Amino acid sequence: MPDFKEEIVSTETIRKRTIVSFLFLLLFIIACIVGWKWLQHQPDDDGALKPLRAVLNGNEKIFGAIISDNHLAKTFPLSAAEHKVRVNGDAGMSAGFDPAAWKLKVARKPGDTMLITLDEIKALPKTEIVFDFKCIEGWSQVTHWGGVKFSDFVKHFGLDEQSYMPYVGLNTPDNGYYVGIDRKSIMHPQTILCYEMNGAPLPMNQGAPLRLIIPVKYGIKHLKRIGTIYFSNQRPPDYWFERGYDYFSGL
Ligand SMILES: Nc1nc2c(c(=O)[nH]1)N[C@H]1C(S)=C(S)[C@@H](COP(=O)(O)O)O[C@H]1N2
Ligand SMILES: [Mo]
Repeated sequence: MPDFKEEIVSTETIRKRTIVSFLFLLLFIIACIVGWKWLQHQPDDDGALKPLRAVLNGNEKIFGAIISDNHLAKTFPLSAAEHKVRVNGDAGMSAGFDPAAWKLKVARKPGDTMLITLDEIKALPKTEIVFDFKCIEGWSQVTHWGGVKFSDFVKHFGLDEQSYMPYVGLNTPDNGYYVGIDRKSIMHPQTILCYEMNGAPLPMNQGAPLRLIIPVKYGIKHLKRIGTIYFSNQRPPDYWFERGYDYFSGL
């Protein structure tokens, strides 16, 4: 004999159980509708409904605690790199920009801005990385980039003191796109000021002459065509954060 107890259930009991089950289902549906309506009436918090923003802020705390210099994004062999690299987003890349006349502006302090040429940046040790570039829209590509580690850049240009500030902000020359990055992520050993893709000069639509490559974050933070870099005690304005995305956008 199998080892279970059989229960004799009357049709009446089955009927009752069915009714109770339906009542629970109904209650659940009502709770969902009420919850959804409630959510729709919540105030906006930087482009996201307040309770959703609270969830994003919670995620940020977790990711902010996990990130460290020992926590590296996965890298790939050169042979894995895609040659047809996707172009996504051109905010802040207005027409009439002349890369030949470009100089990087680095605000040491308010009112004290250094101008740095691409040649000066290229003279520093080059770092290359092949990693899986992930866009928040759901696509990803293994791609190959070259440039200067942000941490090397900071050391070379005597910005150590500034680099202890909790945030770095980057803007395009026309200020049409801008991101804010926490200190640990910008100083991470895989974060580079990038001037090469697939071993060749960065194409215009990929952010020439200089873009950010920050493998510990989603694509939205990899600002193309850097105009200005500054250091800040407050969270710098961030283009996609203002449109309801996660400020940290860590991976
Ligand atoms: N200046 C600028 N940088 C940008 C964007 C943009 O619209 N403008 N889009 C971002 C987004 S959403 C992604 S996914 C990556 C895409 O980089 P790619 O065009 O080199 O693929 O760039 C980021 N950097
Ligand atoms: Mo993206």
